[in-house]
Amino acid sequence: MTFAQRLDRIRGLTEARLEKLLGAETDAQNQDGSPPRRLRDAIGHATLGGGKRFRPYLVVESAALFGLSEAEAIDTAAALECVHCYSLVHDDLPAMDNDATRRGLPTVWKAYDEWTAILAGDALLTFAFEILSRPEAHPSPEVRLDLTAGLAKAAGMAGMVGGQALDLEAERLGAGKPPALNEILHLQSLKTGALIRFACEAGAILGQAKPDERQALRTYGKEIGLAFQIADDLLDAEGDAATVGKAVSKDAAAGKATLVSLMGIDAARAELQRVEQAAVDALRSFGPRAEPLTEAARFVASRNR
Ligand code: GRG
Repeated sequence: MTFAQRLDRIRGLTEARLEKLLGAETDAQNQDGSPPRRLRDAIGHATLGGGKRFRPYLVVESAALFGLSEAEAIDTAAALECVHCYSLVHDDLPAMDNDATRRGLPTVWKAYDEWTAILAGDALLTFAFEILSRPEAHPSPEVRLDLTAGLAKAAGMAGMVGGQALDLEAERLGAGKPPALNEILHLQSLKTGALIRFACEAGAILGQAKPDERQALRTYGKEIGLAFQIADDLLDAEGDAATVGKAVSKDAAAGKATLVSLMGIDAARAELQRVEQAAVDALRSFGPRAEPLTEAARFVASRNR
């Protein structure tokens, strides 16, 4: 199978699992009561029918390194995707990035309204942990706890939320002084990097891997997360809105310092290549079995959407 076929396969599996999990939760027959229709529709809009499902790919393929089947990793992948979708819904809000388009569609607050978007995000964040608490995520309670703690840390104040706060502080409270390159690297490693690192580590947790194997996946995740961000900045600087599925040139128009604006396009491209290679090198000890992950590093570095 080529990388594109694998990604597409895991995209389909994730979509089907999310649909099932959300469907069961929102079923009118649900004993605990079903959520209001408007909220339910907004959650579907945020979660289903779009997205590359790149983080689920990382979970499933890193778990495969330790012999786990797709089915054994898919609930963890779906939980992580719920957190990712929540972050996009909240990031698009007028109080944050104020975006009207996401995944080629109106953002949730545009299609519904702000309060519905806030609540849909809240519901997705909490649902992620409900998914991880169930035996279907993994038969071992210790593994489920490890996954829960890892996702909470990656998503929370010392992870994605912290990175988002640093980004907004720099933009709004920075008194016209743009952050330096090392500050941007730090905030991005939290805002975008933390979830991607966790996606890779999650496979090692599910596979009850040895500490050095878990560390290798974290290192790979750190490099691929940075590659993802540089590629995202390059897309914003050079991409085309119709292909990317959201507005581009937003950073330049807002005069926002990014990795690309501080380094320049050529240096950012060179750094992207260096980081791609570092990601591949981190997995050397796994040999050819790691190919689906090394191909993911190449995909990130060359993506156009
Ligand atoms: C609201 C707490 C909170 C955090 C928001 C994720 C995030 C933090 C902001 C998104 C801003 C942004 C565009 C960051 C660049 C990297 C990124 C996360 C891009 C979107 O992820 P993809 O490309 O999206 O994987 P799809 O649609 O394919 O799932």
